[in-house]
Amino acid sequence: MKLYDMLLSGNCYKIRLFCGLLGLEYETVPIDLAKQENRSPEFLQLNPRGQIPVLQDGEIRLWDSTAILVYLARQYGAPHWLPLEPSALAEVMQWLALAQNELLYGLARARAANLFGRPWDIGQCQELGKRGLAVLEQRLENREWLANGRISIADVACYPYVALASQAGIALDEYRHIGAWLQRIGRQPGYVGMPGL
Ligand SMILES: N[C@@H](CCC(=O)N[C@@H](CS)C(=O)NCC(=O)O)C(=O)O
Repeated sequence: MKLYDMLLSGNCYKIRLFCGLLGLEYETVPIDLAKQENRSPEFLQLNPRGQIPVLQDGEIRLWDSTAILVYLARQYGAPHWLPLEPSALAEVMQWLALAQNELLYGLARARAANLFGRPWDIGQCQELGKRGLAVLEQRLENREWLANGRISIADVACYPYVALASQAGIALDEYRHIGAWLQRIGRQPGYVGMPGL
């Protein structure tokens, strides 16, 4: 398996983390966004959106971290990572949606503005990110995991940008239940970290 990757990308980290948890080996192809390698004609053949991560597994090529998590869960993981029973599947999807909305357009963009000077309004992004954090904090008040009482790709998808919130200029001190959940994920066999955690 080949992962088109950048070390500081939280979206790529979702895939590295999940591969660690599943014990999957892969080869890394580094893509330097600062050098606009993601805009080269060769890379746009892999992902017309010009974004990482991209995964190549044999003949299968996929872009978008959520799609890749779904693929890896069903192809290589135990059923609890993405159960197929309709309401259980939909419960996981709710949190994948939060990861791709409040967490991406809020936390990830505030971090990218802070660290890489991307042209997002930090205050607005932080505001949206905090709305996502409030939803997570409430959800985790009396639960260990986001969906179905088991660890799933919902947790993997939400983890990176929440764990990196300090780089988005948001302290997590007041989010006690989120703090416990982050630690729980950090104790999972096969867990891997990334710079900034
Ligand atoms: N929804 C996509 C977002 C991917 C994304 O935004 N990747 C960033 C790196 S973290 C990227 O490649 N940015 C380059 C660009 O958009 O030009 C996913 O989950 O994979």
